[in-house]
Amino acid sequence: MTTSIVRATCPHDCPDTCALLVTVEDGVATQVRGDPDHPTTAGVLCTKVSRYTERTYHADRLLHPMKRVGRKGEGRFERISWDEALDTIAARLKDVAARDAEAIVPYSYAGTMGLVQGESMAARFFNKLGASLLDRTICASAGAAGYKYTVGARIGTDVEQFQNAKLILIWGGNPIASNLHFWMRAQEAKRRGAKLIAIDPYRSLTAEKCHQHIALLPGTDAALALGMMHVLIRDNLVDEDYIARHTLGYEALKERAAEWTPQRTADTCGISVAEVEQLARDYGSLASQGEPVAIRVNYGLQRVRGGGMAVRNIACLPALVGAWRYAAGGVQLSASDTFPKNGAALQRPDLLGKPVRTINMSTIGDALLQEASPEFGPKIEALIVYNSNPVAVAPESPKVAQGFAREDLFTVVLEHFQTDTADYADILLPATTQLEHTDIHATYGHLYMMANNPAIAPLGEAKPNTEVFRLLAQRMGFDDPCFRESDDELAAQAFNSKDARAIHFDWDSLKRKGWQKLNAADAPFAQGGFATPSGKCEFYSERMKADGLDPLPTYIPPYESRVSNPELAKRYPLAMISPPARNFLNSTFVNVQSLRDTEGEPHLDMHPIDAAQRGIDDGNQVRIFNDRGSFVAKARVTDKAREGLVVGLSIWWRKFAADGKNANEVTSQRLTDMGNAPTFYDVLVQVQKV
Ligand SMILES: Nc1nc2c(c(=O)[nH]1)N[C@H]1C(S)=C(S)[C@@H](COP(=O)(O)OP(=O)(O)OC[C@H]3O[C@@H](n4cnc5c(=O)[nH]c(N)nc54)[C@H](O)[C@@H]3O)O[C@H]1N2
Ligand SMILES: Nc1nc2c(c(=O)[nH]1)N[C@H]1C(S)=C(S)[C@@H](COP(=O)(O)OP(=O)(O)OC[C@H]3O[C@@H](n4cnc5c(=O)[nH]c(N)nc54)[C@H](O)[C@@H]3O)O[C@H]1N2
Ligand code: SF4
Ligand SMILES: [Mo]
Repeated sequence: MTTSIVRATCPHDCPDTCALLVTVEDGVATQVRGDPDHPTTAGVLCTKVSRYTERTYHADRLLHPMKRVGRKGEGRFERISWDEALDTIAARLKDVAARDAEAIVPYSYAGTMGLVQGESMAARFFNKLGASLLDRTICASAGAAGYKYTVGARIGTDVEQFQNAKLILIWGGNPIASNLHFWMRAQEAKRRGAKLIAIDPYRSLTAEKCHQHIALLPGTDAALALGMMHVLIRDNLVDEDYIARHTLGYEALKERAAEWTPQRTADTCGISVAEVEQLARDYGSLASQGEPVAIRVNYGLQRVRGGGMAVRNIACLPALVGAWRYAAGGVQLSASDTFPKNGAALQRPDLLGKPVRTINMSTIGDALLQEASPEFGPKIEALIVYNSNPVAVAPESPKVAQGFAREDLFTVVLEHFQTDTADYADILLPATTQLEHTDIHATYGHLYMMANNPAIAPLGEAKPNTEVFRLLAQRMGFDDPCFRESDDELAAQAFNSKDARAIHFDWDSLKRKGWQKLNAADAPFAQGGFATPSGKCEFYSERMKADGLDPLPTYIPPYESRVSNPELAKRYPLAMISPPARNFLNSTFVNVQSLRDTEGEPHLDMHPIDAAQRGIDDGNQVRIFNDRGSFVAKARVTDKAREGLVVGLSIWWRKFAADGKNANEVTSQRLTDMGNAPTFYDVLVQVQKV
């Protein structure tokens, strides 16, 4: 027997981007482990990925191309050859492009975070074709916008520093489920005497294990940050020296914060005055004693109307108290912009001959149902989906499914499995998994460049995304040499080695080592040097003013809440959130039996008072509904959900639910204040026993 260990990287949309060691025996991957030498992975994987071989060798893997034989959505397919599949696709795309290439739309997200199997050859293909661009907003763009206005770029506290913090605010995140290797650092900080405070409307697995849990109303985080500023300034817990040297707009901020008394803040957030006062004093007094205070701000609080502003306000806090002075102080939203990615080399936007429209992925339901018009452009006639499962994950799925069901829409799906989206494909293509292809990764949660070597041969007739777009390019007659580049040649261009942070980047050596840290400062803003136009942390932002936003931190209430829309709340009095389930990764892994068994079935957590008012007992099947749609789940009566809030951990495949629907049946396509992102957690519903 020949045994080898292959260095690989977890491809999933998770900040941890773990370094993997894959054991291969006679060409079969038998085990996937975390690399013990990689500092953040530290030999530990989450349950999902430690079961990776179960997913890779799953009996339901798509192994050959297929064409649809049933109705759209029915999921009946028949095997065809690659030649027939590619010829059919090329012929249809040529036909549409001859009328208007913008009627063709790519739809992809982060099924793999790899820079090669993500947007490299695919982007080149769509650019050359002149297809519509896709605005990839479904996850992070609201907070990214708010953070960039304030700090300048998505650069923040290194995850490896958090164990030295004396206070950690875990704000809108549940790292035990979704950012395990950060949680390991936070645990270490706790052992060293740090206080952990979770700020979350739901008593998540993480909130349960923190010293304190502040259960505010969803969508009110911006107000809590303003209330903290009020107390910090009032009680002189700010760092005047840091403020004078490295911030802009303090006098104006002072006036704004003065309006946010602890009472007003507490009323807005649905918490007590004491909680506001104490949170601010914990944060400010440790900071003024020269102790590192750190914030891990995550995605939970961004998925509401004011999600961008909430992140902006929180991003002001470390500058106000001078927390950036210390490597273990500051805030981490995302590490993305620490990586000098060479997007232009990989994606070749120069291949695009003329300006084209952009379709927002978060409103794909409406976009697919839109007729041609001067404002919208041509009706969408062809959709190529890869690395994403929009029928399950995009908001307001009744409209998404209706759009995908259009008989006159030509849909191609590249997938590992027959997902809810794949059911609507005209042509379904089998894709390789991370164990079967080459890739290179930047991350959003640590500072290592990561390599992925293929461990095994592609299963069946599966092909990497890149290869599919290479073969399609040939058939379309795209003869630029860039369409013949190999995955290794693509990977070698991923980072800009002229940038000091990646000066040591060399694909061949990275492939052998598996991972290598960027050259990045331990405390990125200790001496200021923010990436904003002023070079300062911008409490006041001219750019926001120019973009039609309030230039100062403010509070933007949710679209749907008892306060902001009392009329709607009469019919739909409960706020609903649907954050990630621990054993799934978005909709990935839902079809892996052992993981689905652990999650059980779709649940809805609701407070005992809300349940009693509706005659609902623990374990009852309930229907959750509003004007957009409805879905069923099993009630779990628990005070983990604060009163007035229901929680449906997600993202279930529709086909695994009793009624063939999931939580996105009731979410809306309204967008955030900035970044054009979805408002998944800005939803009012009613719940009744079925
Ligand atoms: N196991 C697992 N890991 C994942 C994922 C997964 O699906 N499963 N998804 C990955 C992806 S794509 C992403 S974007 C990240 C997401 O990462 P996170 O945003 O950290 O997601 P969660 O861990 O669910 O934490 C969100 C928390 O925010 C809370 N929340 C909801 N609304 C609000 C609000 O208005 N204010 C505040 N303060 N809190 C609120 C929720 O109750 C929840 O506990 O995780 C990644 N990792
Ligand atoms: N209600 C609700 N909805 C949500 C969220 C929520 O919290 N609540 N979270 C939102 C967030 S944060 C995100 S990021 C999105 C996630 O949305 P998506 O990025 O669509 O994530 P997944 O659902 O994991 O689907 C990824 C698909 O890509 C496939 N895939 C993986 N690797 C490859 C590959 O190499 N090639 C090909 N061709 N396919 C591959 C997988 O099999 C999987 O089916 O969902 C959003 N939707
Ligand atoms: S999903 Fe996240 S925690 Fe799990 S192995 Fe991948 S990177 Fe690591
Ligand atoms: Mo996400």
